[in-house]
Amino acid sequence: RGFSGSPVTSAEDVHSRVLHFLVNVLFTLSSEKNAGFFKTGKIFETFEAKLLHIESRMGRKSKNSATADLEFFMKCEVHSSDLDVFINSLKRVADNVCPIPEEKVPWFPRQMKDLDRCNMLITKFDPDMDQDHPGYSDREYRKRRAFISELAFRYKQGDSLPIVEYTAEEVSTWKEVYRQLRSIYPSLACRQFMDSLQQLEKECGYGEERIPQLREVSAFLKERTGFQLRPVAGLLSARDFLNSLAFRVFQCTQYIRHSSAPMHSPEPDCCHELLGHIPMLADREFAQFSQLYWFTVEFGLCKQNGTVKAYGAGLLSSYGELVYALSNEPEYKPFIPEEAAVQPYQDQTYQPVYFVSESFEDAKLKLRRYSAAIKRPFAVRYDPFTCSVEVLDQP
Ligand code: NLE
Ligand code: FE
Repeated sequence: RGFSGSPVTSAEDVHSRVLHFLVNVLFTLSSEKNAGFFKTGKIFETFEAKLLHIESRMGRKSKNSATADLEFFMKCEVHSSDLDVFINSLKRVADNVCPIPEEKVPWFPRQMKDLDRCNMLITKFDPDMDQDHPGYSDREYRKRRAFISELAFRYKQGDSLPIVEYTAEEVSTWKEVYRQLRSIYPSLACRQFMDSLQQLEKECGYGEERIPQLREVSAFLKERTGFQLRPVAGLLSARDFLNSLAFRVFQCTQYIRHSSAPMHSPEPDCCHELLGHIPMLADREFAQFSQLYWFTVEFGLCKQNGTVKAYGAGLLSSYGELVYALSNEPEYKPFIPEEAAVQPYQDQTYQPVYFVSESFEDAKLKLRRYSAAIKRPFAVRYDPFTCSVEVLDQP
């Protein structure tokens, strides 16, 4: 079968002038040929195919799992000149090998209700999957997490936000996080954060005694900056997270971190959302530029009256990292979107590098210039009346 994939160019390609193709490939391994999986792996190795994604499921015709054929879906990057040979080699060890060309423009939401489909989770930090997660061996914690996740999975755009009745233990974790962070905010957090936090304390029930509900916080934000919240079950893929930001919808987790590790969590939780993100999203100017988010929205620093202050949510919700980020240990770089966009990030523990903006205004200008230069096959416009994205000139 003839095949065409879509070419990808990365920074590396530019240097080595090698063209790679993104390939999605489906194939089946029958239960008798169990060694097939390892043979497939060998082929990937030989062709230096970079595996980007892998899924497997029981073959559709199989009746019981012991003798089932397995169907695989893999996404990989292959050197363009090797593509046909690569596919033919796979055909020798697997059945029904079916390459699927990568869609040129992946699906994206056009309307707010399409966000119901933007729920691809990164399960890397899930307490059910990750042995290093502080909740991994705590069955009660995992059960509670599953219950709260279920509320998010069932949520549809437009529903009222679920209320979680937090337990005494959860409230006591919140209390500790709140109290510790509250004591260092005045000296380490930026002015905009402090202003919003004080408002939230006055008008939205923020304080150490109770965990604020997303429903009340969402109403507060909607009035101030037009942002609204929706519940999410865990760490979202960058694509889905950004998809929802385009509609000024911010996806928030509702579970809380494990009580054994209150000072830093590798994954988002309600402390991270409520303390890290919400106060910043309540600031009108900041709300304008919530897009290039890892080294700004999550881990950004800015200069204020000659000192460096934190505005990134990943810092503002972690006592440990907030103190570390503003010590002289990490490296600081000036905020340049082109560099921040390709800076690899540390997702298990503290960042080794932070980007410091001259001011929000300066960061916003740089970011606008950067995003205006991103190549797109067509232009889009957001219609605020219908909350939908219009594609202006389809290819
Ligand atoms: N490290 C943050 C915290 O402890 O709240 C969470 C970061 C999520 C990106
Ligand atoms: Fe976050």
